[in-house]
Parts: sequence; structure tokens; C-alpha cells
Amino acid sequence: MEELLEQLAVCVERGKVNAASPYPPDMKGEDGADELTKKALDEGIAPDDVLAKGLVIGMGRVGQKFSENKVFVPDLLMAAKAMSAGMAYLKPFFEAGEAHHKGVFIIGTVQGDLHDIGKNLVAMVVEGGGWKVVDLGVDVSPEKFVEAVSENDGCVVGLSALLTTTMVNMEKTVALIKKSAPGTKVVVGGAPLTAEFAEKIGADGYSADPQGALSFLDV
Ligand code: B1M
Repeated sequence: MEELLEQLAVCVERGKVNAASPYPPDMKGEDGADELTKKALDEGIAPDDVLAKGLVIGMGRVGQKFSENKVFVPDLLMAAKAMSAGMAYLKPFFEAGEAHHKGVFIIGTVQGDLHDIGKNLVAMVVEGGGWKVVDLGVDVSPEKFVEAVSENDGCVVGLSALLTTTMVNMEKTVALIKKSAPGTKVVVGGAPLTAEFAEKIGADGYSADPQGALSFLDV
């Protein structure tokens, strides 16, 4: 069982989607996350283990390497694609309540801001970390975040901003979330942000990269 789950983790880490995928070249012709997830479930490995000890491990490794500038955006995208191929087999188990997410993470780019590439990477890594992700998209108003929080008891919220002009909307969003659902944790990120700014606006956490956001959630 351990060997199969390790192979699965390697497929996600390297972005090996399925046997037909030519990427990465040194794994050409080998089974990918698609075949290995199916095989693991067919062999009776519990869906929670396939997720936590296979797919999530691989995504964690690639997320860490991304933080260390050892791999780049395309590598993260390929890993997310491999992860998704495996997740497709796990979906029915989540729906039946036989596999479990760690929690719900609501993410969006704040009002007035249309940048979503970084936000999407954070969503992928967090999903790869075993969380259910509710992605509200871009240009999300404070009220829309609050509405999503009210629909997802116990969730954690992630806010992304890429413009100095929209950082002020991040502050408004944190304030409204804290007012309407005081216990809700909020983590913020985006190129112009700093830890000092995050603290000033009352956010609970700041991360410069997707893996840091996941680490905040996993504490
Ligand atoms: Co715009 N843009 N843009 N842009 N854009 C920047 C951000 C800018 C720095 C370019 C520049 O002037 N040098 C500048 C902002 C200056 C500032 O305010 N500091 C800028 C500007 C000014 C604008 C417009 C105003 C331009 C105009 O129209 N005059 C306009 C604004 C539109 C709007 O949002 N209302 C605009 C528009 C656009 C496009 C639509 C053309 C396009 C966005 C496409 C899209 O996202 N779908 C775009 C792009 C692509 C960029 C640059 C080139 C790249 C941004 C990006 O995707 N980076 C950018 C310049 C640059 O960065 N070189 C620029 C890659 C991405 C992986 O990194 O988003 O930083 P990033 O995300 C990182 C981290 O920040 C972090 O993790 C990610 C992965 O490491 N992170 C989080 C992000 N969110 C997080 C949340 C977390 C944790 C970590 O927890 C919740």
C-alpha cells in the first residue's frame, strides 16, 4: 500500500496526469495519477488514505518547491492537473461522506481587482492540501464574502489583491467579515502585501505564496 501511495505522490509532484500523457518526458508510458488512483481504490485502500497519503503529499512537495523557487508556475499547473485526475475518482466518496475534507476554504480576489492567476494557484494548492475550496472569483465585494461565510459554517477565508488601489477593499472585507462572523479566520496574500499590512487590517494571517496559505490553514 505504501509503495503505491508513494508512486501516486510522485505522479502529482511531477505532474504526471495519466499513462497517455507525454509529460514529464522521463515518465513517458508509465501510469499516472489517473491510473494509480483507480488502482489504489480497486485494491481497497481507503479514499481518505489515497487523498492524505498520496495526492496531498505530492501537492505538498511541489508547493514547497514552488515556495523555494525550485519549480515554477507551469510545474504547479501540471501538478494540479494530475491532482484533479485523481480527485475525479474520489469525488463520489466525498459526496457519499466516505472521504472527508479538512475544512472549507473560501477564496476570492477583492473588489475592483481582476487579477486571478495567483489566486487560482493558491486555490489549487489548498485543494491539493485536502481542503474543499469555494472560489468566488475576482472583483468580489465584501458582502459576497460575508454571504459565502454564512453559508459555510466554520470556514476560513482567503483574500487576494494585486493592486495597491484594491488593498483598501481588502481592509473593508476583513472588517465586514469580522463584524458579521467574528470567529472567522482570514488569511491574505498578493504581491503588494506585507505581513505588517495584514496585521494592520486585522487579518489573522499573511502568506507570500500558496504553500504558506496552506500552512496557515493546517495549523
Ligand atoms: Co495587472 N498589474 N493590471 N494585469 N498585472 C500588475 C499587478 C502590476 C504590478 C504591473 C506593473 O505595473 N508592473 C500593476 C500593479 C501596480 C500596483 O498597484 N502595485 C498592475 C496594474 C497597474 C494593472 C492595471 C491597473 C493596468 C491598467 O489597466 N492600467 C489593470 C487593473 C485591472 C483590475 O484588476 N481592475 C491590470 C490588468 C491586468 C490584466 C487583466 C491584463 C492581467 C491579469 C490577468 C489575470 O489575472 N487573469 C494582468 C497581469 C497578468 C499582471 C502581471 C503582469 C502579472 C500578475 C500575475 O499573474 N503574476 C503583474 C505584474 C507582475 O507581477 N509582473 C500586474 C503571477 C502570479 C502567479 O503571481 O499574482 O503575485 P501573483 O500571486 C502570487 C503571490 O502574490 C501569492 O501567491 C501567488 C503565487 O506565488 N498570492 C497569494 C496571491 N494571492 C494570494 C493569496 C494568499 C496567499 C498568497 O492567501 C489568500
